[in-house]
Amino acid sequence: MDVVVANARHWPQPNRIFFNNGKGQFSQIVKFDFKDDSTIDVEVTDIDKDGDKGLVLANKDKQQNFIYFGDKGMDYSHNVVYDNTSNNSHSLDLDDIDGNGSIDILVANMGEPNMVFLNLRKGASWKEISLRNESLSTYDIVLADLNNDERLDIIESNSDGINYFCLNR
Ligand SMILES: [Ca+2]
Ligand SMILES: [Ca+2]
Ligand SMILES: [Ca+2]
Ligand SMILES: [Ca+2]
Repeated sequence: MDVVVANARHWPQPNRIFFNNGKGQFSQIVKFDFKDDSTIDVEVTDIDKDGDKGLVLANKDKQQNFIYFGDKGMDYSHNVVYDNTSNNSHSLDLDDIDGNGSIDILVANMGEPNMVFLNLRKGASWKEISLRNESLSTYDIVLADLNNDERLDIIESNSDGINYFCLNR
């Protein structure tokens, strides 16, 4: 188990990956951002299905949200913007939301609608969909099939309103 740390508390700091040497010690440290990302959440997946795991970020401070693809040498310089909005993102989750075999992204925003980003061309282009026309402060968001109909549903935790779940029909 390795550890990915997102740093966005008071001032921009590099995001880091700590590699586990098997004895519970995390010795090797790799930085993976290049733009002062104010990262508040990160998830790991092979978004372009080339065998190498990449990192998907949620950034606050009205920043764009990035994917760092990664390669065999743990080089994260290849990246794309999947979310070009100036939303203050706070959390994300990953899964195949539309059931077409590609990994999609669900983003929780503070004070703006939460968004789904459908993965169109192996992570190179994205279709954005607003979840609802309602702007709550969502701190965490999770994809899960709540009612066991084999479609992913969405669970939101909101600080300023009701907590929601949305069934995918
Ligand atoms: Ca990959
Ligand atoms: Ca998350
Ligand atoms: Ca998909
Ligand atoms: Ca379901």
